Amino acid sequence: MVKFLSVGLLAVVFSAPVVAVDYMEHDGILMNHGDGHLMDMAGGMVMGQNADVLPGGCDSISETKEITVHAGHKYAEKFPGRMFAFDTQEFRFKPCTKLTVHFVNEDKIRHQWMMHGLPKYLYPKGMFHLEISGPAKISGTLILPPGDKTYLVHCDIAQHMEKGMKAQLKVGEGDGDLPSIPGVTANVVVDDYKVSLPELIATAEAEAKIAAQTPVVALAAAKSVTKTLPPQQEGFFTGMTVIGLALGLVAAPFLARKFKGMSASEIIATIFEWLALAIDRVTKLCSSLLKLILSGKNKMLPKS
Ligand SMILES: [Cu+2]
Repeated sequence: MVKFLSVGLLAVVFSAPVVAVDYMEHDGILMNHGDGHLMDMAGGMVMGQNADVLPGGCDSISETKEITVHAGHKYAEKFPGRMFAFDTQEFRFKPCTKLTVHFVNEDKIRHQWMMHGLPKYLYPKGMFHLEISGPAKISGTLILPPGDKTYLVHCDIAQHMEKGMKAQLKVGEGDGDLPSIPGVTANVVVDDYKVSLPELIATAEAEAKIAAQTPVVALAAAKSVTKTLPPQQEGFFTGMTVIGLALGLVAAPFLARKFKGMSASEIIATIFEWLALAIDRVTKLCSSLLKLILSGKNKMLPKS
């Protein structure tokens, strides 16, 4: 009996760590890069993190919510023709909700939970974005804007959204539904499994023939265009380049002395001062020349 119990105890002790390291936790190891951008060396990334700045139009945080979103191939199994999906396709929150998203990627590839259309003054590129190579978990927080609006949430890895990893997040009443949300709205491009394989092959072959002919036509057209064009001026050093280089060489030591110890803004300010001075001098020169010519004309007039 004691033997049996100790074997049982050993089994529990040794299996516990295996269960615990099911997926990697990234929340504690993220480095803050500023502007709500956090990342770690293991491929975890949070963008648009905002736990304390209220969006314009929010007087206070209306609610504090926490959700866990799972992502993976297995959640797409119930959607015919889809390959990836989140476990939830529609989220609803009150305006001005402080929302923490725990994103659990269950696939051994990279997935994202990317939200679009947020105010750009608060969220870079209008995005809040969690990204991780799985199996792993990553978390981030944002404060939702006021008003009724439907936001797109998707995975932006090539073809993952088209293959089903797409959802909508409604703030307040939302402002309609987005297309092609698995199980929620109809696909914009409906999959068609009725066409037979021989038909598909015939179409593909016809398209390949057209594609093979196109570059030849394009090449011929390009050749005829080059023939009609006048020969272009060649050579690396044009007259203007040489003049510019010479002026630069003469001016460089003077400028180096002048700008020594100045900050970038001071240098720019000095250059603008010089430009203003130069424009002023040229204007004065022009007006005095004009005066000279006009006065000369006036003197000439009585003679004729
Ligand atoms: Cu993905």
